[in-house]
Formats: sequence, C-alpha cells, structure tokens
Amino acid sequence: MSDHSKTTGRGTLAVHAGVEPDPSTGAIMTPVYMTSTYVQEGVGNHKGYEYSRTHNPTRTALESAFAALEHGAHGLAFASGLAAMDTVLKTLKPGDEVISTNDLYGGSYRLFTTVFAHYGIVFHFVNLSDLDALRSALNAQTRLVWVETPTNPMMQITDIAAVADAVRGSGARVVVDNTFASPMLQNPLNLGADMVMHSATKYLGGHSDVVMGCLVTSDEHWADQLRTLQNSCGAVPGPMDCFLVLRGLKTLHLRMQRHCDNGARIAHHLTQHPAIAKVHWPGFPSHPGHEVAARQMHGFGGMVSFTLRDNNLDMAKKLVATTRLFTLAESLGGVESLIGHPATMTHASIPKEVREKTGVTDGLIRLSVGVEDVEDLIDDLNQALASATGIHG
Ligand code: P1T
Repeated sequence: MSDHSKTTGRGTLAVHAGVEPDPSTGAIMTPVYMTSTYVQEGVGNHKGYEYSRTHNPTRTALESAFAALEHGAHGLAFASGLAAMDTVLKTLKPGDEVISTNDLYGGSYRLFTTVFAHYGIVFHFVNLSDLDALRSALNAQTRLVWVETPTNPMMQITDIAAVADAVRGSGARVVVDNTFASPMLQNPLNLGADMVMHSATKYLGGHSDVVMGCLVTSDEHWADQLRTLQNSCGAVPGPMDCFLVLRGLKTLHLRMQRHCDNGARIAHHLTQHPAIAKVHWPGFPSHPGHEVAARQMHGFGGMVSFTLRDNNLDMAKKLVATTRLFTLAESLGGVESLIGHPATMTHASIPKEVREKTGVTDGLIRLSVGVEDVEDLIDDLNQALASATGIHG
C-alpha cells in the first residue's frame, strides 16, 4: 500500500485513499472480490485471506481508506453504523458507565437504553457543550464519552478538544460519531479523540444505496479487540457494498463542498421566512456552538433543521408531505435532498418528554440538503411552506 499519511490535501486523500492498482491485473479500481473463501496451498499456507467474514480484499481497501481519511492507524468496516457502535459497546463490561451527548440519533439512543442498559452498562445523557455537566457525570466507572457533533437533529456543537482534555487521565476514552460532518469537515482524532465512528450509509457512501458503518482508531490494543469482535460477531459488509463506498469516497470532497454551499444558502433563506421560529445551523454567528464549529470544522455541512413558528404536528406533517424535490425519507447525506420529521421518524424511539427537552418537538423539521441547484431547492421549500402554513416567504 502507498503511504498516504503525508498527503495533506483532503481532496487528494478522498480520491486516492486505500486504493492501489490490483496486483494481479493492474485494474485501477479495486475489484469486487465476490468470494466467501480462499484456496490454501496447504493448511495455514495462504495469501493472507482465509474466509471473508475475517478479511476480504475489497473490504481491506475500504478499511485502509477509512483510516487514511480520519488520520488513524486502523479502520474497520461494519454492516451498519449501529453495528459499528454495537461493537464498541461490546468492549465494555457490566458496571461500566458511558456519558453520551443528550441530543443524538434516535437509533443510537435506543441501542444504549434498550440493549446495552440490560447488560448492566450505565448511560448518562448530558449536554456535552457544557463541560461542567461532563465533569460532574465523569467518575471512576466512566469508560466512554460518546460525542455526536454536530448532533442529530438539533445541530448542537461539542468542543472535541476540550472534551478530550477534560477526560484525559480519567480512564475513559472519547468516541466521536462524525457522521454529520464527514472526514472532509472534521477529523476528531487530530483533536484528541480516541476513536471516530461513522454511519457510512450517509456522506461516505453518498448515494443512498448502501447501509454501512465504520470505526477508526490509532489505539493498537483497542483496534485488536474490535477486530476480534468484528470477526467473532460477524456484522461485516459484503464486497459489493465496500466497492460502492470506495467509489463514493472519490467524490466526497466535491460533494461536501456543494452540500456546505447549498446548506448555507438554505439556512439563510429560511431565517427570513415568517412561518419559521428558529433555524438550527452552526454557521450562524448567533448559534451557541458557532465559534467552536468554526474552529474545529472546515465547513458547516449540509444538515439544517428548523422549528415552525406554529409548533404543531399536523402542519409539520403537511409540510413534509408537500415538498416535491425534497423527498420525505429517513437517512441523510446522499446527493438528493431529503426532508424528515424527527419526532415521528428518526427520533420516534426517544420518549417525548426526553426528546422535547433538547428541542425535538412536533414542529421540528430536518433537511438533508443535497447537491441539486439551490434555487430549485429554495423554490420547493417556499411552495411547501406556503401550502402547509398559508404563510408566504
Ligand atoms: O443507519 P446506520 O448506518 O446504522 O447508522 C446509524 C446512525 C448513527 N449515527 C448517526 C449520527 C446517524 O445519523 C445514524 C443513522 N441516522 C439516520 C438513519 C437518520 O435518518 O438520522
């Protein structure tokens, strides 16, 4: 493998990370190694591949790309973002504690509270932009601090370097779910985090055609543990999915640039709209996390959420059903724009009284702004807002 660790340009890295011409044919693109097993010349005498749950060359290329993009030593691919999280949590034992951000993907909250809480892991949910709240939850049993920044769906920002400083020496490790930012906009390992996790289903794949997750760390011991779990539990992606994500990565820098540009235009447009009470987007100087986001990110991304002035379920449901270009769907990060209603969709597994405390109310709408022509997207939002609320922008 070539050493891309000295490559500084993020775009160059996106195009080249993990990919080498195929040694047997010279194929420029990593072939899709559709095989479950590999010939052995004699027992234990093979070319490094024995069985595709353990290793597959297409997956190996992708795992190297993940590691390079996040500036880590070890990359691991999983069958979904939640499978990646599940693997990290399986390194804990009963009695261990996790401090998590209080605004996070509903499925992550469900994994914590309905699966791992039953195995004796204790979870604390705090606003991690408040370092005092983090310090008071931190104790001798804390093993992980789970950061999502920007958060899904309220776009809260956590200062990764400050959290890493506060946790250092405590025996806990910091994991950052970097799904909303992508490695083009934020590299948590460079800021002191111990591990990065992605739902590669989103920006990394980029085309809404794959479900996948990944982990990247430079901690040798932890990586070994995770590889053992990856092989023992078996939640690995197939070679075709690995190929699709490898292909998606090659345009990650271009897509993210456009997502950022379109997201900024739409966020600014929506603040002017009289039917909207608040737009949640860290690019506004008035956003409480703006200064941190400007420091630790290379752009504010394509995710924008907003709260309707008339914070009402029927109006929100009508709005999401009335857009024509923004498709009503779960997920995010693809080239096409999506609209969602977190309270009844992505965050429905969080009890109403819990989600409402962070702002996930019935009138909250989430946009995954795609790479279409932004004027068309603005026109679409205008017509849908007018038809759902009766108020014209
Ligand atoms: O869907 P999966 O690949 O398993 O990833 C889970 C996940 C983890 N972390 C974050 C921040 C996420 O947004 C997700 C998945 N989110 C959605 C499906 C969604 O629409 O928000």
